[in-house]
Amino acid sequence: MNLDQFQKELVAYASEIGIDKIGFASAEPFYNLKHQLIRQQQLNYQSGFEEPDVEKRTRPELLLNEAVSIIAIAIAYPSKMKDAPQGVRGARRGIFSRSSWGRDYHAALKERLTLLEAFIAAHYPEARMRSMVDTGELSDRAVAERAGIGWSAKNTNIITPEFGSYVYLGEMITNIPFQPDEPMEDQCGDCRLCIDTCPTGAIVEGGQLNAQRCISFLTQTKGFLPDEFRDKIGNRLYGCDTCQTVCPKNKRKANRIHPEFEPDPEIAKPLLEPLLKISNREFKGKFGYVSGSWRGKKPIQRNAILALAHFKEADAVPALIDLLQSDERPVIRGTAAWALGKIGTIEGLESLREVEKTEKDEEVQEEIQKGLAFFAEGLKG
Ligand code: B12
Ligand code: SF4
Ligand code: SF4
Repeated sequence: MNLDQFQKELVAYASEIGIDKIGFASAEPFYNLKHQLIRQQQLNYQSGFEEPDVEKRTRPELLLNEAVSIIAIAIAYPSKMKDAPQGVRGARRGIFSRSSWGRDYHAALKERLTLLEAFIAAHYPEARMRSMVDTGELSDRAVAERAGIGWSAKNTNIITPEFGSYVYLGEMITNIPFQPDEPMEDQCGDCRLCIDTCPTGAIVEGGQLNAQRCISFLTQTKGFLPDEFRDKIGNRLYGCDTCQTVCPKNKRKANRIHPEFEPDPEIAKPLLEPLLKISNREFKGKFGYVSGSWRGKKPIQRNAILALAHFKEADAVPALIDLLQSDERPVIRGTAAWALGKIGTIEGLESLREVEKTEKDEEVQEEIQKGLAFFAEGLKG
């Protein structure tokens, strides 16, 4: 069989196994990306979750000898939740970003890439392949951009005309000289809605992100959330979708294609208060299958406390006092102290005064003082 014919069969097979888009790119070094990555590092705009070795990130031949081409894949995920529960006073809810609504996409995409590898190996015994999704060295977006999956948009996401930006990306480096696809023209035009709507001004200029200011990143950190961002996080427990939900290219892209990515509303939009006391075992059992649980329960619990403060949820005060008095983790005690000040009930004030006398951790003491200061401000007002 000739290669052109095989490439067509591969595309047809990809669609059969639930790959929504496939594209082919050369495995030439990614020179532009290299400059962008170095610049991002110099500006301290990176999140720290990226592979630090810029050479590995931009030279596919370092990852697979004889690398000739890269196969890029995209799988769409839903943007609309059926029967989404509404939070009400006494039963407030948080939200996971759409990318973390269903089954963990790492497993779902790897499964498909493994099937593709087997398909290729059966036809090309001399094929050499290396697949990756998210945690690999390459920039999944730079590969997708080169392979014509979508354009690299101002909100930094790859946007596909078919599914908007609600797509997961993955790729396979191969030694097979597939015919490359053409990259797609930019379709953002003069629009700048994402830049203007981003709650923290994290999109510095079209296509460039200061990840240190991005709420998606901030929801995934394990320490105290810097004060500046505490009022901005809202009820987000993991990730942030604002620059995608405002994007006109995502209008009418419900993408309800793969049942495995359909959210369980009680997991994707969970009640906040039960999260405060959830055990490790229960957390793993309930949230372990979504990608948003990868940092463990602490960041989610810290964000749940901030969400309760955002709602000024007085009914949560006893649970927050309990955390302040007895949680082992300083980040949780301190964030609870801040939240009690923000919510502003008498019980909260009394508990802060009480704990102020005994708390030994310096950072928690600072948070207690911030909590108390909210009451002082309230009295002045
Ligand atoms: C680190 C990381 C993050 C960090 C930093 C994100 C960022 N924009 O750099 C944080 C935690 C903030 C993050 C958030 C999210 N992420 Co993320 N993340 C990654 C990861 C692991 C590496 C990204 C990276 O290297 N960033 C460094 C920048 C420089 O590289 P890049 O974004 O890949 O580069 C492209 C553009 O940014 C642009 N560019 C870069 N610099 C500049 C400068 C100028 C001037 C211009 C014009 C362009 C430009 O060019 C590149 C090619 O398109 C990738 C997986 C991977 N291995 O690639 C997933 C990945 C990018 N994330 C993904 C997703 C889904 C998200 C979220 C939507 C999740 C959410 N809902 O919260 C948000 C989106 C936030 C946003 N606006 O980017 C998807 C993207 C899917 C898509 N359609 O684009 C990926 C590919 C995971 C996957 N395999 O599906 N993420
Ligand atoms: S994910 Fe949220 S915080 Fe990050 S750039 Fe988009 S809108 Fe801004
Ligand atoms: S909101 Fe506008 S500028 Fe931003 S990514 Fe969408 S189309 Fe591009």
